[in-house]
Amino acid sequence: MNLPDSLQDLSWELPHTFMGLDEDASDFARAKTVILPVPYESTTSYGGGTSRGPAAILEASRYIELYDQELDGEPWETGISTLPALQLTGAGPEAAMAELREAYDRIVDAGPNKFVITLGGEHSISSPPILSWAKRLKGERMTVLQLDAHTDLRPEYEGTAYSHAAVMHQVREHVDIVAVGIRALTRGEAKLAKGSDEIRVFYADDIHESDGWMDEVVERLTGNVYISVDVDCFDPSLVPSTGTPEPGGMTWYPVLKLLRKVFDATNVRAVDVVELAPVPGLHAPDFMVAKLIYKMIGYKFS
Ligand SMILES: [Mn+2]
Repeated sequence: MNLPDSLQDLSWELPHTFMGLDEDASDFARAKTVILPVPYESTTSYGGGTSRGPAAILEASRYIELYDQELDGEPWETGISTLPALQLTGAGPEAAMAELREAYDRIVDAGPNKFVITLGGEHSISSPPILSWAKRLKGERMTVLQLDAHTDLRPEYEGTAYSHAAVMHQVREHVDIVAVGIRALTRGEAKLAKGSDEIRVFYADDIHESDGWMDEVVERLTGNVYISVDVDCFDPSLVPSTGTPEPGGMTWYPVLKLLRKVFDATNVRAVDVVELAPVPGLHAPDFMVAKLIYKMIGYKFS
């Protein structure tokens, strides 16, 4: 902390960084992970509040145990840098996404081997990071693993192609998509997915009874993977704090099991976690999402 030496040892609260890490553990230059908060919300269609998602995740993360019993390790030791929240222009979704793209490109340029975790905000914020990676990897194909209740494959929604409901349509020509946990989509989206070799959907009602599908997911993934977690992939009993809670969602352990397999088998380049709309007084979902992020950091570096 930037204080006189005589004040350093007072009983200050934990810093408002991911996990409450101090300056040393969250130093950008040495951290292997970078957290980028993007509290952007503009095209939300039903329940709002995703602009408060990043702050709620950071707050909850300060209470997570540093020791991960499953991994028998302390993943924070690899360093986790928390950037200030990015404030995107209010001049419309297209301008905001262009601004995010420029910021994301520059952040990855500043730390080319870092594991960047973007915190939304609404789901539209996934497309600039995905397109940034697709371009960066040039000829190498990348797969987006999308955990979500919705395919988000609409060509546009409410007049904009930059809507949360159109985010995967925006990127589908540049990446393969494997969508898991889907249970609400239009007839047009279902048809588009069915007719495309680049899109594979694992519907929630096909995967809730066993785990056999997980290896199929891993087989579909190319070497480079970008993971986009829309928290509405989870059952609303676990995460009611989201704009469009759909019944029949995934639960904690199957999601962890899938993610561990994916991190073990592929090169996960970056992650985003979107659509948490925190409900005041209901902190369990915020904590669960924060812990999910810590789990992914652990899987990446263990
Ligand atoms: Mn969704």
